[in-house]
Amino acid sequence: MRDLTAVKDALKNHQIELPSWAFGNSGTRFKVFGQPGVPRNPYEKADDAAQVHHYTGVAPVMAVHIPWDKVDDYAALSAHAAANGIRIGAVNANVFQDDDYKLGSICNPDPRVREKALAHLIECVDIMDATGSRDLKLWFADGTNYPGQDDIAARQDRLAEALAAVYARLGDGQRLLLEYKLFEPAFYTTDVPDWGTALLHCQALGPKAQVVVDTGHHAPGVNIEFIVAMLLKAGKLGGFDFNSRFYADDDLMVGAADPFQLVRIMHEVVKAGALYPGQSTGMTAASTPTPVTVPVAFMLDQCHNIEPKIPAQIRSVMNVQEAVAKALLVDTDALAAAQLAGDVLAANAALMDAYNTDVRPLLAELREETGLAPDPVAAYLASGYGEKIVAERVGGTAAGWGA
Ligand code: LRH
Ligand code: MN
Repeated sequence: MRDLTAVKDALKNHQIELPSWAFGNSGTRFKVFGQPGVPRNPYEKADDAAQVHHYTGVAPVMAVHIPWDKVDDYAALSAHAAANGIRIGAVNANVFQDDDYKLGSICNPDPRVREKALAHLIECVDIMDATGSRDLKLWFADGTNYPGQDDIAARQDRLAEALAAVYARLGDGQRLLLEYKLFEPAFYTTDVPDWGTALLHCQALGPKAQVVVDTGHHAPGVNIEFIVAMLLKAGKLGGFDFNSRFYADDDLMVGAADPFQLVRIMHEVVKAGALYPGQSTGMTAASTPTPVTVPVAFMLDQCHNIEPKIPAQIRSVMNVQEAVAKALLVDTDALAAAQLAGDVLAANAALMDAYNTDVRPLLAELREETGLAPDPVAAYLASGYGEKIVAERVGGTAAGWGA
């Protein structure tokens, strides 16, 4: 078993990125249930994200989504975030909510529409220059609903052309993260439907392009940790959009639906030394894989349609911490020995023992050692912040997806 000091050090170094849109109203096509106290602008979203970092200590970054987080002065937004102890992270482009994009954005048969979409992607890089963000995150709703609607290969050419133009605009220290999704809103083809398609485009683009694995974007039964292991080996795992689901892209709290899957995923990350730059795998020299040099962004991408949003984000961060702690507790030498010996049961037991370890006392102790309350949710609820924002945030328009 790995020594607990090393485990605690790794947990202290691991950071989680929060989605600004999780603090706004969200829902399904059936209903968006508004909640009192919801932010009315990106500044208030940053205030709420700072609360999550304040109580967990490991979430100092908030991703933004454009135009949902459009402001006149992005440097001022960054300064406001910094004043609250966090920073602006990934800039998410949005070319899926304009009437012009009915038949697609950068894959649209109409060059005028493709130019419009590309201009937005480039504008997002301009915003990254202002916020000091490293990551441009690209998810495209582009696809078709009926066979024959458009030419599958021609759409891929249009996609590659636009991605190359964005890639060329990236500055030093900037990169693009391409996110795939099996379906929805398109229901026949999606132009970036799976990890293979995303990987092919990123390999064609170059070292500044990596793949994002959104845990809700696969067909039922897909082995996501296998995909993670392959992308890590290819040096192309740029990040995660963590959430969980029972059926489709449910965007529920990470770890809520399948906590064991999250541990299996984090086991691949920890084993590869990709938890944070310079993470030691704690394995003996012989079995240490080539260290991963591409930083992985651990982002949450969730919608709290019915539950209170800030405590839900705090709970989600804790779920990731618990999965990481369990992955760090895997006896990697015993596991490697059993695997090489073909001892199936012993190998499986090495992973199950870590998974079945109650890591909550370890995490509570770590929080106290770092000056935090042992139970972040209880501490937040006792703070009165939730009641304060309900009282203060009267008037104005609650933030949402604007869909
Ligand atoms: C698409 C997605 C993408 C975001 C959006 C909020 O389903 O996962 O990452 O842009 O959700
Ligand atoms: Mn996502």
